[in-house]
Amino acid sequence: MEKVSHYINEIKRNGYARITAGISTEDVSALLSKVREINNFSDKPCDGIPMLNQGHNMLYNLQNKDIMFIKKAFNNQVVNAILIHFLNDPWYKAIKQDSPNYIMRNMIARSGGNKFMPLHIDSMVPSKGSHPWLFQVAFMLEDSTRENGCTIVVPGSHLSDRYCSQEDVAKAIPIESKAGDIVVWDSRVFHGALQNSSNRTRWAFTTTYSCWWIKQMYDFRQTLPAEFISQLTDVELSILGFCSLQPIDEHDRIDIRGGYEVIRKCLDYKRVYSQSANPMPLRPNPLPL
Ligand SMILES: O=C(O)CCC(=O)C(=O)O
Ligand SMILES: [Fe+2]
Repeated sequence: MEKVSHYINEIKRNGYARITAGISTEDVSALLSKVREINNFSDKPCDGIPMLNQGHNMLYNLQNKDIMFIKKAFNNQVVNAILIHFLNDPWYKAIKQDSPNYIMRNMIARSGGNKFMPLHIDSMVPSKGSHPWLFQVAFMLEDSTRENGCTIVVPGSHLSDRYCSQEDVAKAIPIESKAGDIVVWDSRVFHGALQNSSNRTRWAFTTTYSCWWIKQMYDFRQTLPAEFISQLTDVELSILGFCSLQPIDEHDRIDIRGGYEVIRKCLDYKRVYSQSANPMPLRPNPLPL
């Protein structure tokens, strides 16, 4: 494995990097069996699947399914160093700068499908600044080739300051990788995935991270299983966003950039709310339509 500075320079220049053998063989097989198990279990259907994901075999919201996903994703030293470099807010004072103040947005697994995944960006808006705000980290759980639908990327496009068009595919290159590799990309980079024209799966476990000030995909405060919370460290809970959640009101907290001491308070949401000096009832019922 190369030094962290090597991957940082690659990402600055190309918008992505591949870390060869970034995950142990044991972790790859544990994650892959869990992904397969979840895939075989028929869950409630997902609502509003985005156009990009239609026709692709995908699993969503994995941090709620098994604590192993959180533990394995958040404790890779090389990945953490890369994310601290790109996504830590240097003006965040309540957590030491050598620890994450970035947060997790989303955790999925994807095995692709028989359709090409169009070129896109996941950063919501393009920009060519030197402060990126969203990154994706894919743990490759199986070999990923042109035949089974590997990721494609347009090198350097993270600094193009525009949305991609499908004509940019002409400049895209495939990222073939082995099970155990990690592919990290700045979400501004133009990327997509080839169609899976083989009869093999191509599972990748992908976590999206962002700066602390970007909305997370789901409401982790209300949905993360309680038994997971008791097994997570302060650093893991902070990556889940529990140091920088919205305060309930001004009596709860003024500064949104909290340290580890606000984690328990954030989790005990109803108590904080009812102890507010100006308590407003939690809305008991959904709003009428
Ligand atoms: O699975 C891939 O190769 C790319 C998927 C992707 O673009 C994404 O998850 O945002
Ligand atoms: Fe994407």
